[in-house]
Amino acid sequence: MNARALPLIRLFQFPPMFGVPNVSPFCCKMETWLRIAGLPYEVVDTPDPRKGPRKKLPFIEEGGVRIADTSLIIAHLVRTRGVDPDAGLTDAQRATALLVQRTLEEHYAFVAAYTHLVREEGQKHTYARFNAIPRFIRPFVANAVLKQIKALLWQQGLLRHTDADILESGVRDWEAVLAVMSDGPYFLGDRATNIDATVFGTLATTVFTPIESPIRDFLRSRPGIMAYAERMRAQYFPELVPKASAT
Ligand SMILES: N[C@@H](CCC(=O)N[C@@H](CS)C(=O)NCC(=O)O)C(=O)O
Repeated sequence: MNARALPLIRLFQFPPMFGVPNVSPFCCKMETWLRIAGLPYEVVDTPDPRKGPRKKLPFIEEGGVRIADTSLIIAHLVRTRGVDPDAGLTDAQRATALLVQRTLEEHYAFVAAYTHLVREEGQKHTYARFNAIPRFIRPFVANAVLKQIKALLWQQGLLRHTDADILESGVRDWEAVLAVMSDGPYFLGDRATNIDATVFGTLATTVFTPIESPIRDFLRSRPGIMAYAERMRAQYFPELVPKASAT
């Protein structure tokens, strides 16, 4: 297929904050994947997930058609754009990638929602930077988001645990992920694959934002994973590397 004939991919995601590609692990995953795949795209900032076909961010629009959910978007783009970062992986590597993805997206993402949007340390930083929302309605929006996240995390179950137990469970997620990570330079070896988008997307919002937590401390105390995070940022988002540490 002639790539030039294909419509431009428009990526709808939360507006940037904190100097990371996106504070949402899923939005950051999607943009990282597009860069790993080398596909041209255009970002559309939107603070409102309700605009998406699944009422979540990110989603993409291609020739007027909107597609939601990062895994489904990736599967669609692999099918239609002739790129597949996972080509050549063994069955065992694919299984490892899926287990890591499930750990980070189906458990740790809820822990991150808790640390970033529910804990006081997270509220202090995150709600103050809702810059896309007019200042005078920002406290109301922040309150509504807090209420919604608390309801979601209560239903999901996480919020029924103590703060210490939630944080401990997040550290355990990362201990497991680090235990199966290759020596690099990428998660599964010498080529960037789909799982790098998930891992970097989740990692960036934890280690490169000012929101302190024992999980962030744990990761920052591990030179291997910090070197990985910095390497991924330098390669795929060089414009976001702080000047003092630019190589
Ligand atoms: N499985 C989805 C998850 C996306 C997701 O949970 N997005 C969150 C932001 S990190 C969202 O839009 N939440 C808004 C809501 O639930 O109302 C994906 O991979 O895209």
